[in-house]
Amino acid sequence: MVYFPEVEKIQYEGVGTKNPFAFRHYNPEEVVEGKTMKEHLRFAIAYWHTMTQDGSDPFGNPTNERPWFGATPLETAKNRVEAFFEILVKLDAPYFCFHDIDIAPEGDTLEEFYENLDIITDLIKAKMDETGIKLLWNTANMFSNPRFVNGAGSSNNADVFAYAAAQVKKGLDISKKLGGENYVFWGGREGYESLLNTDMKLEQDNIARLFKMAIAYGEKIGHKPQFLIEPKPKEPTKHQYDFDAATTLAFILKYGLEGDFKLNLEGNHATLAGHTFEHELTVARINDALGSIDANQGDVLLGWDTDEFPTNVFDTTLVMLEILENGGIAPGGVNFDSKVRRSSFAKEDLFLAHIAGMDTFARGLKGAAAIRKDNFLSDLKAKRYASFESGIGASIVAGNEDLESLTEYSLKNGANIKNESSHIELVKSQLNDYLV
Ligand SMILES: [Mn+2]
Repeated sequence: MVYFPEVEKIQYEGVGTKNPFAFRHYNPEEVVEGKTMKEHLRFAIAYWHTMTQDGSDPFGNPTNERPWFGATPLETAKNRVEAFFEILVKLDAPYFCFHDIDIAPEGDTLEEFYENLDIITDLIKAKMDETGIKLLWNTANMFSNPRFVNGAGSSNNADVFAYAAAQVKKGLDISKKLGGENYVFWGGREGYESLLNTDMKLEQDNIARLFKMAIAYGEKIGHKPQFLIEPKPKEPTKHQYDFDAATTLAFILKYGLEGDFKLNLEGNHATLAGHTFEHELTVARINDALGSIDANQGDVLLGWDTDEFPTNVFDTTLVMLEILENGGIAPGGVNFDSKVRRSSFAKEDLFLAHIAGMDTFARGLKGAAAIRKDNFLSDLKAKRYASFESGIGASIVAGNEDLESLTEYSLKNGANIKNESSHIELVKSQLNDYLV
């Protein structure tokens, strides 16, 4: 069945087009810095927001037109595979991502869930073989079912920990079956409501135990995706352990996971943590931990996770600058963990929203490449830190100085130290010239 007969395969038509079902900036085959846009951006579409999100909110019922509901949950799940691959093909998206419960009904038992996952992943595999579309990452949803009320890896209940392990094992079996390039852990319930009843050390030790079991099982079955942890400071849990990139890096280093784990960073999670998206990418990049990104944006006037499609060119330019500085994002990608607004309920909005996001990231890529071509920010930074290139600065960096030698230097150099103006307003204005 064709779910979107009125939508043709989306083509690049350039900025002059009036066709809303066309790319105006994302030209998959256009070469930027020696690679095609398709290779740079590695776009992925998220199963959850695209196929299962219904437009309901805490105050209102579903609004979304989604014509794939069948007589049973399993029939709906099968229909969703058809519709999803129609969207992927028509958007020319090379990758997709999912949680286990997005694709198949949980049923009443773990055995039934496994059977449903086998049925649906057979269908997905056939579609992947037919289209060449690949799995960027999958993950286990260990936060929606009531059993995860007190967490999964961090639960106080050992039976819940065991059940989470069984979901992760199946997730890795599916990853192997579908050739998943990454495997994600997002701990929405891994945190605490109150410290009064929480053993933080045991909870964090246990999360690390679960991650080490995942590494060991991947080695056992001969499938080694890049493992990723996705930081988020809060929501649904009041305080989540993977608060931001720096906190999660400390966890990775404490438990010796740095060889196997990197970070999957999301725009809206960054802003909830009080950071910009590019801050989180910079922290990851300078620590060799930039794995993948969840491309979305929040609303500056709202304090929760709205997961909006990215439309802010300033943000995507700075994000793509970090990705280019990192030498690319592979084996990660740019996953649209983004949902249409409740008022944007037409089924065709799934295309229009992804086109908006893809064009916004393509603009960001072009702008970032232009900044690098002119050495705009690299020259500016080189000049700003020039004092560490020669003289006493070079000697500090080389490790040749200590507190006594620097005291001697400062006594001679004097207290009247000259600083340079940043001219930061000029820099910001010049940056605007690079926005595409
Ligand atoms: Mn989010």
